[in-house]
Amino acid sequence: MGVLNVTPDSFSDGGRYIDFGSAVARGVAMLAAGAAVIDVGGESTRPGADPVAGSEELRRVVPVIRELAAQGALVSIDSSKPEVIAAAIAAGAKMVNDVYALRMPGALEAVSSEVAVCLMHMQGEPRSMQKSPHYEDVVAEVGEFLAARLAACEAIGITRDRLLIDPGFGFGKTLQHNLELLRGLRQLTLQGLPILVGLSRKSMLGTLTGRAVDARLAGSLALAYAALEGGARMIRTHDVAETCDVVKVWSALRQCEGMA
Ligand code: 9MG
Repeated sequence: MGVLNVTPDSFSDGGRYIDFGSAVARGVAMLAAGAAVIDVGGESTRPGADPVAGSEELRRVVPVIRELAAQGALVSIDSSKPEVIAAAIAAGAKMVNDVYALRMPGALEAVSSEVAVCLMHMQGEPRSMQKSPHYEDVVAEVGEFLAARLAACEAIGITRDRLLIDPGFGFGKTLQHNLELLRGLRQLTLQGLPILVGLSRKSMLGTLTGRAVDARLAGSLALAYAALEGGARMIRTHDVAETCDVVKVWSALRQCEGMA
């Protein structure tokens, strides 16, 4: 899954794809590099980010989604607002990536029957989530939250075959929480749903390596490999070509294991 932030303030690529032409070109380039899905977002969810009005989010994302979908791309909408989710689906999005896991009033109802949904765990909200995250057992608590959101989806008719889950690395988590989640990822596969992870260039890599956001490729690829080993089946990334190489290497080794 390639990240396409049509925002002025995202932590890694904020401001680079804010106009229609550069956003579409970036989406097309990520498809050519091997992305299966383009995740289009119009509101930054980085720690400390200010909320954006729905009308502004719509203005940013809808034309880009319409154009990429018209070119045959499988587009995901990265949003939590019911009006944005509904408009994105009408414009051709086939997946909803919601960091609030459809908890906003009206969000469950906004998801129509033909789209997939990624339910992500977050403790708190982007503006304040990194102030003092706390868990007794992060892996168990994330698993319980995702199981409850899965039940809420099923209760409204969103069937399991359309769902993915995501532990939400960096969303209300310390470095230690993120590491424990990555080590314990396999436990989340017990939910029986595919796991999506977003680790690309995140601040945990800044802490671990001391590197600036645009120098975290090696760390991101190491985390992507670890996530695949832990059972992840979709990787959300800014660096599509390099991440596809990791997936190819991991797949080859896995097949080889199966033959032994
Ligand atoms: C929008 N967004 C930013 N980080 C993310 C992550 O880790 N997972 C998902 N699903 N979405 C994310």
